[in-house]
Amino acid sequence: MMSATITAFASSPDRGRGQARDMRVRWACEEVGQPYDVRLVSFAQLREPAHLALHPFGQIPTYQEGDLVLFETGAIVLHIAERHAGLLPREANARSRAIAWMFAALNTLEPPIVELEMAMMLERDQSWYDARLPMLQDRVRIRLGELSARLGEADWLDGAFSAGDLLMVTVLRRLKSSGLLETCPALSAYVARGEARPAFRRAFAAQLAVFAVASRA
Ligand code: GTB
Repeated sequence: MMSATITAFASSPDRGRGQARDMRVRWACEEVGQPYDVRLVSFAQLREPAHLALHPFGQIPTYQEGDLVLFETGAIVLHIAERHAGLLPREANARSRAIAWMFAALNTLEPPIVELEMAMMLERDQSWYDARLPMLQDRVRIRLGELSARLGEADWLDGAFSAGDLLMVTVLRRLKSSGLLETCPALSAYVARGEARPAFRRAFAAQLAVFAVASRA
C-alpha cells in the first residue's frame, strides 16, 4: 500500500493535547490501516512558497499520496474513507448519511465551537468579552443539545462508527477547555467512546510524541 505523508505543527500550541487538525487525519489513517509519515513544519515554513504550493492557505495538515496533494481535513478524511474499508458504510444511502455527518461536524458544529475557542483564547482582555462570551456559549450549547437529542442512547450517530463520528469527536474535543462538553453527559460519553478506540489512541500517542520530543529540545 502506498504510504501517505501528512504535515503537522513542529511545535503545536496545544502542547500535545491532540487539538490541532492533523489529529483527525492521523486517526483516519489508523482506523483503516493506511501507513503515513509526518513532516513537521514550523510556523515560518507555513508561509513559504514550498508549503503554499501544497496548501493555498498556509495551514496544516496537508496530505500527499503519490502525485495526489490534498488540503482540508474534510476532503482528506473523505479520501481516506473512500479508498479503504472501515469508515463509510457500503450501502449507498447509509454512506451518504455518514458523509452528511462529516459535513455537520465541520459546517454546523465546528464554526460556533471555534468561534468560542478563539474568543476565550484571544479576546479575554477586550472590554466587551464578558458580554459576548455568554452568547457564544449559548450558540454552542444549542448545537450540543440538538446533537445529543439525535444521538439519544446510540453509541454512534448513524449505525456503526463512521468518518462522521471521527470528525464529530475531534470537533467536540475542542470544547475540553471550555467546560461545556461536561454539561452534556451523553456527548462526553460519546467523545470518550471515540477516544477509547485503539486507532484514536495510536494517533494520539503519535502526536504526543512530537510534543514530548519538541519540549525536550
Ligand atoms: N479548514 C481547514 C482544515 O480543516 O484543514 C483548517 C486548517 C487549520 O485551521 N489549520 C490550523 C493551522 O494550520 C491548525 S489546526 N493554523 C496555522 C495558520 O493558519 O497559520 C487549528 C488549531 C491550532 C491550534 C490548536 N491548539 O493549539 O489547541 C487547535 C487547533
